[in-house]
Amino acid sequence: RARALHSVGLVGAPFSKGQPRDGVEKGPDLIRGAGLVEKLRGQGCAVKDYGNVDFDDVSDDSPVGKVRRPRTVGLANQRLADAVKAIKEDGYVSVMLGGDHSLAIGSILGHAASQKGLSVVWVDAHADINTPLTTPTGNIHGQPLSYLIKELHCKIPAVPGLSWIKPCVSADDIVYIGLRDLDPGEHYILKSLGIKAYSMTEVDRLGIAKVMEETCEHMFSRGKKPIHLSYDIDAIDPTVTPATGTPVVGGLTYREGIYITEVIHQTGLLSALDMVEVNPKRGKTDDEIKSTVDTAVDVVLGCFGRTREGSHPPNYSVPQPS
Ligand code: B3U
Ligand code: MN
Ligand code: MN
Repeated sequence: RARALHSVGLVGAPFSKGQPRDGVEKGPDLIRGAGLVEKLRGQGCAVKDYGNVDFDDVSDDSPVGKVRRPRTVGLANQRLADAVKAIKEDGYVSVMLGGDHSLAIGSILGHAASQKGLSVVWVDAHADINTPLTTPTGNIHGQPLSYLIKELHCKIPAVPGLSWIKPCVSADDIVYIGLRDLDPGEHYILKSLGIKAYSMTEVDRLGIAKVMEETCEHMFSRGKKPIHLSYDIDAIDPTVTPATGTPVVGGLTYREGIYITEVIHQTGLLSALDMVEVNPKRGKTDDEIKSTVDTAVDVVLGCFGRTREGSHPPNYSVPQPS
C-alpha cells in the first residue's frame, strides 16, 4: 500500500466561552458528522482522531477590566496547547476543529512549541487582534492574536488566567485574508506594526490568485517556515456560511475560500489548521446549517490535497476490453 500523502491529527475543541453565543461548541461533532474523517481517508490521508479536549468551567470568573471569562478561556487554551503539541510531536499535521476563535491561542502556542518559527495565515472577516485595553466587546475571540504577537507584548496588561501566554509569532510572519470588519484599535495596530493584510478591497482589486501569490512571496521572503492556517468560517460570505456568530456581508465566495486552501496545500508547508466559528444555532434553517458545515469540511479537504480538477491513483489505467 502506498504511503499516505498526509498524516492528519484531528482534535475537537468544543468551546464557546471566548464569545457570548452558545452553539459554537457543537462545531467539532457536526464537522465530524458530515464525514470529514472518511473523506480525508478517501483522498489518501492517514487520519488519527484524538477526540475532543475536555474543558472545565472556572467558577467566579468575573470580568477583568473589559475582558470576559479570562480564567476559563486561559485554562481551555492551556489544555488545547498541550493537545496540539502532542499531535505535532507524534508527527501529524494538526487540525483543530472549534469552537470559537479564542482557541487559536492554544492551537498556535502548541504548534509553536514544536517548531523553530511559524508563518500564520489568518483568514477571517475580523482581525481578532484587540488587546484587553482596545476591545470594545471584551470577547476574547476578538483578541487572540494580541496575546501571541511579540511586538504587542508591551501593550498587554496582566490578566488573571491569561498571563502565562508567551508570545510566539512575529508581526512580519502574519498574513490576513478576507478582512472587512475592524475596530479602530485593530486598524491602528495593523498599520503601525506593518502587518500584511489583504482585506476584501485587495481581494477585489487583485483577485484571489494574485493575493495568494503575494501571500506566499511574503511568507517565503522570510525563509520557508511551517504554516499555521487559522480559518474562521465567517471569512466566507454569509450567503454561503450563515451559521456563524458574527456574519459580515461582502465576504469571500466559496471559490475564493477554497482557492486559498488549494494554494496553501501546494506550498507543502501546512503544519497546523484551525477551522473555527461554525455555530449551528445561528443557522435559520437546516439548509443554512448544512451549507456552513459542508463548506467547513471542504476547506479542510482543500488543505489536504483535494483538487477541483479531479485526481486518480498513480497506478491507474483504463480497463482494456478483453
Ligand atoms: N472586533 C469585535 C468583533 C468580533 C471579532 N471577532 C468576531 N467578532 N467574531 C470584537 O469583539 O473584538
Ligand atoms: Mn475570528
Ligand atoms: Mn471572524
